[in-house]
Amino acid sequence: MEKLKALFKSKADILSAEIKDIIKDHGTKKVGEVQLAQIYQGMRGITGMIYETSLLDSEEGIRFRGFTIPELQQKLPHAKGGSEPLPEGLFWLMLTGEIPTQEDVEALSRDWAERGNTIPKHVFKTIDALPPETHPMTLLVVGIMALQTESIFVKKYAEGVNKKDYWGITYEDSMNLIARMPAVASYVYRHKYKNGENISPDYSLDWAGNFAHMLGFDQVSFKELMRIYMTIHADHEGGNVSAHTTHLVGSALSDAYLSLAAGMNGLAGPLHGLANQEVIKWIKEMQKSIGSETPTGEQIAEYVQKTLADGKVVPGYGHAVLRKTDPRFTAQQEFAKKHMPNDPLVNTVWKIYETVPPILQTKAKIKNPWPNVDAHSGALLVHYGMKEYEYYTVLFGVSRALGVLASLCWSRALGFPLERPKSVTTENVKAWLKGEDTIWE
Ligand code: HAX
Repeated sequence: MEKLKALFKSKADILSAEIKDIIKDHGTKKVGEVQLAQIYQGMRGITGMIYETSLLDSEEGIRFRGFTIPELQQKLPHAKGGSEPLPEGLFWLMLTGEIPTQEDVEALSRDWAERGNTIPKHVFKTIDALPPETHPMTLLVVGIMALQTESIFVKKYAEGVNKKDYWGITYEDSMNLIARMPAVASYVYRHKYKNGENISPDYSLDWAGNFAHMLGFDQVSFKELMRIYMTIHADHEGGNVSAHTTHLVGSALSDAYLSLAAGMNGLAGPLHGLANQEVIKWIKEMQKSIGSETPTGEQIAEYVQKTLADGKVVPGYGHAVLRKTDPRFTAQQEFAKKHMPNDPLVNTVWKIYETVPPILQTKAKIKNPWPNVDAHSGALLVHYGMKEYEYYTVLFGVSRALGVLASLCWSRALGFPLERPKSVTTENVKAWLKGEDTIWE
């Protein structure tokens, strides 16, 4: 068995035994109280699942297995000559809790290169069959679904596999799917925007470097951008829409392909991952409306007020959990300061950052006026010439596959059951308020 798989299994066996003891000794302990408003308002703040690969602090932001983004930039292995972390290293960390060596990460790059090389032709034909106006996220999900014919879990389950072995076949499906995501995603890009002129993979490159190459962006610093982009978007604990959906669908023993496709459909919503395309769209519309590529703070403020007055959200701002500037925004800002400090669009993103929070702060309802990950990413991509903003969420999706599939492996290895929370009707609530119904007590 390869090193990563064996290490994961040994860690999972230890944690599995610990969890059994925790449940046996403390299973009846209360972990919180649920208020009526929380049930009506998106279950905010209700702790309802275990998710091992990352944890979000509302003030500090995301930590992957205890490590912040700046720590990952320092500790995870880099590509030769590069300074950004390799996403292979993050995947290893999420799966094992250990920082891998350079050798480990290079072996994982080679493993994914081999697995990524075998995509059946029907996957591309299925994408080709859709009309040209199809959104890239739909094309990505259709590509993932077409790949599902390759699921090892499905074949073994039909043959009658022992449930103790679910973890291993989920691991294989997850590794194959992650390895193939860049080829499917770059096919979507070249198919939709570059007359179907595909670029052959260069498997001497790392996973993100090869993705950049297949997209058609061979600048050294674009490859570095893809490495940090694929790392910071990978995971954001378990309750966000894409992670929770993947987990929920996976809990029905749906295989990795079905589960990830479901999660990607959630990522494609404008309040979640689609916000990265919405940010650039909003900026372009603002520039057009103002008649300037470089609007002033006052002009931006006026446009923000108009957006709010029209009953729309300011995309890229706010978060369901975070209450400070997203460290993923800061990591991208740092990248921009290093590689493109004078780019006009990047400078506009920074001006928006100065202007928007004080305005949103005046709106009592908004709990977090600060930028999230999606406020910055588009401007970096435009700088390198990737201007097709409808495609941006696909990049997010390729990265998010790393976190949610590592977590799916953990859910299988820990034998997590079908997820099935209780729901009630407002009739029940009204009867309970009158003391006539005790359905949930
Ligand atoms: N602009 C205008 N209004 C906003 C706002 C924003 N950026 N953020 C929140 N609000 C509004 C909400 O719409 C809500 O209004 P209503 O009560 O009238 O419905 C009110 O403020 C309270 O919202 P909240 O409690 O602060 O935020 P939520 O947890 O409900 O929502 C969202 C969190 C991220 C969905 C929200 O901040 C938003 O819509 N932001 C803009 C879209 C965006 O950037 N999404 C990406 C988030 C990060 C992510 O998942 N990336 O993939």
